[in-house]
Order: sequence, then structure tokens, then C-alpha cells
Amino acid sequence: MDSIAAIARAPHHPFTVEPIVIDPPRPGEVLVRIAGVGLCHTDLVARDQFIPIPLPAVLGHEGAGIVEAVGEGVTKVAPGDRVVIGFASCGHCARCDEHLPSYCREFPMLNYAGTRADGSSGLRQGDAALSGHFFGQSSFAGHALAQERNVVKIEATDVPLELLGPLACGFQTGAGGVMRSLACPAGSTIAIFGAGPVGLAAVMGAVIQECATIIVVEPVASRRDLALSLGATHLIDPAAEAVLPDAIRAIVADGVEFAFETSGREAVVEAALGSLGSHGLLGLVGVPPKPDSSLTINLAALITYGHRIHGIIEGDSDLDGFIPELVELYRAGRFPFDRLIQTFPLAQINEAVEAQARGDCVKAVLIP
Ligand code: CXF
Ligand code: ZN
Repeated sequence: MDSIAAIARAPHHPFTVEPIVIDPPRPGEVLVRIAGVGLCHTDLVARDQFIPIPLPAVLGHEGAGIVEAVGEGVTKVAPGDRVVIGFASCGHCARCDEHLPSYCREFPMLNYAGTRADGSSGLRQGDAALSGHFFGQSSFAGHALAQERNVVKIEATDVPLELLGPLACGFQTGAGGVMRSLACPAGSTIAIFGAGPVGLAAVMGAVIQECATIIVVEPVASRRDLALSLGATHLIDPAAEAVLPDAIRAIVADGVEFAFETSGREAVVEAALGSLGSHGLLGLVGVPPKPDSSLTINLAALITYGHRIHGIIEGDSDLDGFIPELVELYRAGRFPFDRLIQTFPLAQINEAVEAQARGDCVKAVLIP
């Protein structure tokens, strides 16, 4: 069928919105008419080839929409169903078996290769194949081909479908990072580094967990204000602090029980580690600036204080369990993620990229 897509043609170049052709769904696939798709930093990381998906490519991995057609054998959803599209996973490796599909053995191949597992692509322009199937969707488009396994049916009809896509990546990474990966108990202390979409979702997750102290470290004043309105108890402007861990210890003298780092920058990860109290747990979700970004860690201090470091992908979410849980929390007024969103027409994707980079908008959602 004919559709449109925002195509990444070259690293660091703007997307171009062009007509494309999408194959009908194969067995096990689901064709979704996209109602809205979030813009995530990882899309730009892929466009710019830190994730080396062959270009030209259709990116986009926070899609939501309505099922238009299903391939042979699909029983989970039917045409007309409202769905959120998450990351792809194989469903039969050890991590998938224990409901941790974001650590699936085949995660890189299924999410970044630009093709189906058999090497084919369902997207093209004339005779030229386009890389697609990014995170099992490629949803910067009017329509996307997903798999039965990575679509989540949304039963509630009173939620804005076009805004739900970021639940499938940025928001579940922040909320799940705190609620599932760190599993912060009520009354605990947490420092969250960065108040972008992931950090602010982590703030909402910390409120849901009933953390007693929620410290947010963020250089942009409007984002600190947003964090405060979502339930942060203390704010730190890192530009105003000579030594960040000292600023955290001025609030929690022994250091925090949990730290959650969203920037991926080495210096911030070091500060987060230095902010932990004994047996503290640091969760890392930020994509580092370079493939070889590394830390030097003092091993004696690490074992002496029992510090723990947890790398986290997608908030340890199992899509069919956690996304409906987040939707219910939203309906109950406890996860007001829509406050972070600004919508743009898909044709204005490059303006959305710039607005997000300037910090003018926390999470852009593109409407085809
Ligand atoms: C990504 C971060 C890089 C690894 C795969 C998951 N998360 C969100 O975009
Ligand atoms: Zn993402």
C-alpha cells in the first residue's frame, strides 16, 4: 500500500518526508495506521549512525495507532484495535522466558538491523528497498509493520491514543527504571539525574513508589519546575554546584539509597555513583556519547560501600504487563505523562528535533 514516511538519508541531515510503499503484513505481522509517534533520542542516534542501521531508513519506535490488517496466524489483535507498539523480542530465549524481553538474546538484530529476521524489508520506494522494522515498527510513517508480539492492545477508549506511543520507550524506561529495575520501596531516597522525558517519567515513578525524598538534578530551569510540579522534593541546578555529590549529601547526609542516571555522560555517572549511600543502587539508562565511553571505578570503594550498578534497557518492561499498568495509572491521574508532550505534524519532524534539542519541548509526538 502507499503511505508516507520521514526518511533518514544521511547522518546529521534533516529527515525528508516522502511517499513510500509498504508490503501487506506477512504471517505474524500487524499493519498499524499510526495515530502518533514519539521522537526519542535513540532515533537521532540511529540517524547519525551511532547505531549503524543502513541508510536510507525509516526510524521511529514509539508508535501508537489502529490495526489496519493482520497477517496469517495473528490472534492477539484484529483490524480496528487500538495498539501501542513496543520494542521487538524473540519470545523464546532465556530472558524472554523470564519476562525480561528487553535483554532478549536477539534484541540488536530484531531492533536495529533495518530488516526482518530473514533479511527482507517490507518498505520500499519504487524498486529501492528502505531500511525498516526499526524496533519492530519504523513508525515515523503513516503506517507501520509490527509483529504480533510487540503490539499491546489498549482496551481503554477514554485515553488519547495518539499520545500513547512514548509509553513504549521513553516513559516506560523512566517509570519502569524506578518501579521495576530499582524497585524503590516506600520511604526511600532517590536522586534522578536529568529531567528530560525519561527523568521526568522516573520522577512520576518515584512518586508512585512513595519515595520520601526525590532529588532532581537538571540544568534547565523549566524542566526543574516541571519536576517539582510532578512531585520532586528537592531540585539541584548542577551549574550552581562545585561538587555535585556534596549537594546531594547536603540533602541526605549519608548519601541516597537510589540514583537514576539518564544523560549517559561519564562525569554525570561518576557524580551519581558518588551520591550513593552504603549499599546504594545506581540505575543507568542514558545512551553514552561514544561507543567506547567508559568509567574508571575505584574498586576498593565499590566493595567497601557495597555500591551496586544496574544497566537498564526499557525499564525492564514486559510490554503486555507494564504498558496497560501505565495506562491505568494515567487514567487514575497518577501518571500524567501527557503534561510532557507537545504535538507536531509529521511533516514538521525537523522542527520537533530542534525544539527538543533546545529544551523547549520535553517529548515531541509526531502526527502523520
Ligand atoms: C534504547 C537505548 C539504547 C539501547 C536500546 C534501547 N532505549 C530507548 O530508546
Ligand atoms: Zn527510545
